[in-house]
Amino acid sequence: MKISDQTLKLLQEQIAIEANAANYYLSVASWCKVTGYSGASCFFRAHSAEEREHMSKIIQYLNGLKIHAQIPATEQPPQNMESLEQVCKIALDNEKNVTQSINKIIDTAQDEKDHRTSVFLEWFVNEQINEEDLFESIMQKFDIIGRDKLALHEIDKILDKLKDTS
Ligand code: OFO
Repeated sequence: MKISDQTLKLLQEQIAIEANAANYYLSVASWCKVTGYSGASCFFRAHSAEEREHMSKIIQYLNGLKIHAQIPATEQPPQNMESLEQVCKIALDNEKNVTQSINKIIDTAQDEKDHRTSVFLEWFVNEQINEEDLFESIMQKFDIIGRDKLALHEIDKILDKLKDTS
């Protein structure tokens, strides 16, 4: 085995975390669409696809080590969405949790002198920096532009543009 049982366990858990993130964003996209936020819906749908890519990256990494990655069951995402601001805040909190879980795997891999896994995870470190910056900047928009109907319409348009950069 080229990686330890502990690192493998954490990577398996990370696959589930990415899958749950993909589901959350898809659920948000669905809510946004029927609530009138078409731009935000596109943004979150694109984001969901990205999370599936992250999941797939880890699966392929394990497969490259001749390990049969397990595909986890996913949790049902929260259904009670209240506002565009709330779903973006949950997204930011989720991304912060993802950053912590990636850091934990790197710490474990480094303790075990598993340089291969550390190097593999560098891409995720950079991705998480971008993701946290992105959702922090979106949260700022609510303070700067506002929360009334016109402001939310404006933020929806901004999210539509951001779908290609995320
Ligand atoms: Fe894959 O957690 Fe967001 O990016």
